[in-house]
Amino acid sequence: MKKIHAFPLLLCALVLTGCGKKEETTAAAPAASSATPTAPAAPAPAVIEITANDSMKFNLTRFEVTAGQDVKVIFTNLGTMPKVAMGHNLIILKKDADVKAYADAAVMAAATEYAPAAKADQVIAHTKLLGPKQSDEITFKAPTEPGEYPFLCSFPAHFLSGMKGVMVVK
Ligand SMILES: [Cu+2]
Repeated sequence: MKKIHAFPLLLCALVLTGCGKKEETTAAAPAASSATPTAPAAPAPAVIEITANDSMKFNLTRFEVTAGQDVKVIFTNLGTMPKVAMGHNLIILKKDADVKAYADAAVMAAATEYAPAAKADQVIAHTKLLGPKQSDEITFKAPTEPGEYPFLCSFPAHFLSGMKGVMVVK
């Protein structure tokens, strides 16, 4: 979008140069001042792509976001095994959450796709449980407190097999 927008502005500036320097500076001023306030207030959303596979691995175990930033996570199960045997989800927990305790509780929560209702207060955001070749998107605001926020796949035994990582808030 910005590149498309910049081209007509450049043309204007070239035309104005022919008319005189005074007009050029007055024309440039509003554009500069309108760009300034939006930059610090709303950093561009972070888009994070995470995949899982039949080997019980995430493609990444760490990603970084900025405090308060809008975050979109696109999560895809690249595997081919049936969901009942090799489903995957992505659950991002609060900073001080006990990940192991969450994973233990999840084993008993098949009815809610391994997202235990009793521990919902520990969760910042989570995807659906995905079968083969399925994808899900979640959007949320990054926490304002910097630190490391654990994430995991809560399908039985997947956390213990290494399906875990951290979201680093800077
Ligand atoms: Cu998994």
